Amino acid sequence: MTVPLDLHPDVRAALAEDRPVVALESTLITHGLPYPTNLQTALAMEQAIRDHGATPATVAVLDGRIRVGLELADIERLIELGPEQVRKCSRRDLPLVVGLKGHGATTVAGTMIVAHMAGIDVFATGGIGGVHRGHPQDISADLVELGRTPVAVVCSGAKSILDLPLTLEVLETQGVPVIGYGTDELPAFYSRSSGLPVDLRIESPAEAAAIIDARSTLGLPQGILITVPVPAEHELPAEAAEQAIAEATRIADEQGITGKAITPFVLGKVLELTGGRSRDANTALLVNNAAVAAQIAVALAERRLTGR
Ligand code: PSU
Ligand code: MN
Repeated sequence: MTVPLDLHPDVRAALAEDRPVVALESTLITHGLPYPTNLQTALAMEQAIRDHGATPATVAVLDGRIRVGLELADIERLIELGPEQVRKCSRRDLPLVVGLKGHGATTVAGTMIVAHMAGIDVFATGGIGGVHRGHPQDISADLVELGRTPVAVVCSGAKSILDLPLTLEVLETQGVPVIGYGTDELPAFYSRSSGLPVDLRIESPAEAAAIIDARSTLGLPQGILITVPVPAEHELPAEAAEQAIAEATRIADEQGITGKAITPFVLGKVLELTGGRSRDANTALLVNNAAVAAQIAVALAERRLTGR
C-alpha cells in the first residue's frame, strides 16, 4: 500500500516551487466550533493565509484518503457528516480511518503528522491539547507529538480549560521550546496572559524562521510552539474566562465525561456560560494565528531562497 496522500493542486504547486504553505487542522471544524461559526472560521483562516502570501492546506481524511488542502465542498461535507461519522483523528486514529476507509478530522497531533509527511513546516491552530485539570494522567497526544515531529505550531497556547503549569512541564520534558510572539507570558487562549513565562520572546516572523531553520540544521526532531495572544479587542477578561472554565470543568466531572469527549464538552459549556463571548475570542485568535503563521511561512521561504 502506498500512502493515500492527496495534495490539493495549489498545495502541490506551492510546495514544488518552495513557496510558503500553512497547514490547518480540521478537528476544530467538526468537533470544536458550532455551525455556522466553524465554516466561517475555516474559510476566514484560509483567506487570512492567502492575504499574507501563503497557501492554506487544511488537513482531513475523507474516504480513507489523507487530504492536504480542501475545497469548499470538502469542508461542507465534513460538517454535514458531523462528529458521529468523522473520527477525531490523533496519532492513534490515523491507521483506523485510513485502513477502513473512514473519515477523520485531524487534531493538532494528526495534522502535524500529515504536514510533516507532505513537507509543510508551519501549522496554525487555536490551542493545543495539554494536561487536563484534575486528571494529570490525561495528557494530550499533542504534547508527545510536539516532542517527535518537526513542525512549528502557531497557537494561543493550550486551551485554558487545561492545567497550564503541568502542560508546560510536559512540553519541557518533550524538548519543545515554547516561544511567545510579542509576549513574555504564555497566552491563556481566551485571555492574553496566564502569569506563566515562555522560554523566549520574539517579535518578528524572521526570528521565528531563524529558529525553525536552526532546529532543522541541528537535526532535532521536535516541533516548536509559537504562542500568539488573542487580539486585545477580542480578549475575554481572565476572571470571566476562568469562572466559566471552572464551572464547565465541574459539570463535566459531575457528568462523568472523560477522554476525547472532554474538550468538546467543556468548550461547549464555556460558550453557554459566557453568553457566546468565548466564541468571539476563539474565532479572532484563530484567524490572527493563521495570519501570523503565514507571515512566518513567508519569512522561512525567503530565508531558504536567500540561503540565510
Ligand atoms: N482547540 C479548540 N477546539 C478544539 C481543539 C483545540 O479550541 O476542538 C482540538 C484540537 O484539534 C486539539 C484537540 O488537537 O482538541 C486536543 O484533543 P485531546 O485533548 O483529546 O488530545
Ligand atoms: Mn485527552
